[in-house]
Amino acid sequence: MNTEISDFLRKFNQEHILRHLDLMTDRERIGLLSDIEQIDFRHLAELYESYRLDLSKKNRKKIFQEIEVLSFCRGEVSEKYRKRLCCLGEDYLMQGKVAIFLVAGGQGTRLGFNGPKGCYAISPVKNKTLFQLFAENIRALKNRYGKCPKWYIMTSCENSGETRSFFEKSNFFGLERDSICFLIQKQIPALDLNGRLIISRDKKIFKNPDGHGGAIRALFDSGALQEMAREGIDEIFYFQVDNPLAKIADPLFIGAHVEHNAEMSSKVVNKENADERVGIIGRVDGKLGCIEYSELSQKEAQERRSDGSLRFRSANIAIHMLNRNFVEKLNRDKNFRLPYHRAIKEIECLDVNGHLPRKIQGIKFELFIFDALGFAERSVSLEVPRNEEFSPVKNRTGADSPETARRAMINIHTKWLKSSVKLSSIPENLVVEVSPLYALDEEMFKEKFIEPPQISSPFYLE
Ligand code: UD2
Repeated sequence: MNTEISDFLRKFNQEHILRHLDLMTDRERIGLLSDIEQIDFRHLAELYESYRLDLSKKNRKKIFQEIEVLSFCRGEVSEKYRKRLCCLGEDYLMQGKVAIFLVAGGQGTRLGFNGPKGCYAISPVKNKTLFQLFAENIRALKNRYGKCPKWYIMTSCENSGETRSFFEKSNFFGLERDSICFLIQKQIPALDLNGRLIISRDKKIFKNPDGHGGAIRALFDSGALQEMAREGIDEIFYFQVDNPLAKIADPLFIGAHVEHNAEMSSKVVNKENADERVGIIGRVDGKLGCIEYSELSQKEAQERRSDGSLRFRSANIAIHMLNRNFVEKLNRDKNFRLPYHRAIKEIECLDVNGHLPRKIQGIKFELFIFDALGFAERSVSLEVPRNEEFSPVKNRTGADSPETARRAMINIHTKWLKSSVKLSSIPENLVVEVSPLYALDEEMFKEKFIEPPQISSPFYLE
């Protein structure tokens, strides 16, 4: 083995790699060495050091503060103002100034679904996939505002091929091929609990996608930001693949963000109860960000405001507006770095002696998009009704599962029906689905709906 590489690996406490290299075929060795060349060892050593330090000392308690939100849910803000913000957002959509950005790089492990989560069939009547629902939503925006917003989809190395071929097979769900752009986020090596790199089953360095926060760099590195600038796109609507209720490019949200000249904004919903396991948009040591539920003490989680509501109640639903210039500015700032978060997970690795795969505990590093909030000079947090905008598909059963998401979709569309027909015309336990191509919201539904002679289950409108 080249002594330069040996010395280098030894210096960074990675000499176990030498043993792996010795046992490999030439081809495997070339693959592994090219992997190694791309690793920033100094940075990984720093990440490991911070893990070790945190183990040895008790974490300092952070200071958390609640934030004020803009809310139209409680009737405190005038309808006139809401309409003005909506008009502003609609204006942006008509001028093609907004891009849609979906982060879909994660794996549906908790859901027990083998494949990109967006390919999961979720709609209650037609069993449409998450990707199809989003695509129909975007086509409906085009029909409504005359311009088709460009759709950027971030995938990871793990699911990029499958995601693209799913779109190709589905003929891009009726969207123009060039209105959709795929970009791939970076990966970062995981470490074992002794800070050593892990060799995966395919005899490469084990890496994982760098988290949804990797979006900030991916937007820049892929050329997406430059393309947006050329096309006159100023604002980016960011959302996650797991929420079928996401109101894509909601004009109210766009309007609120633009009106406040904000650099990054968030949608929040009211936390259901003190024990709900959701992140809270708030201040962490003075900086805007997301307070992880595990970091709030029991006392803090239960604290109440004078009106009886929870002090920390603004749950993060991972829907943001990002100003394009802001994302560009972060990328051009040499000192900009989002912090890496750590998770201890089971990882399959090759044993250095027998080369048999086995499972070990390892440290995965990830970046989170909400940490970029701390860099924004101005930000709006818009509170929206949970039952209309948030029902994520995360777990196989129970809370946040396909069952709860389908129920939420049925409830919304039943409510729309109730606004247009007599209650007695709606059968009990109606399974109803309204395609976004038919109506994007209740107002649009009311304008369009003509009552049929009979409504029977399942009931579908497109
Ligand atoms: C996230 C938030 C939580 C809350 C919740 C709302 C974190 C740590 N927590 O929880 O505060 O807002 O969502 O639903 O974010 N993704 C990528 N690349 C990656 C990893 C994830 O694109 O490397 C995507 C993934 O495809 C999904 C989204 O990011 O669309 C969320 O990922 P998650 O399932 O890991 O987040 P979760 O449910 O822990």
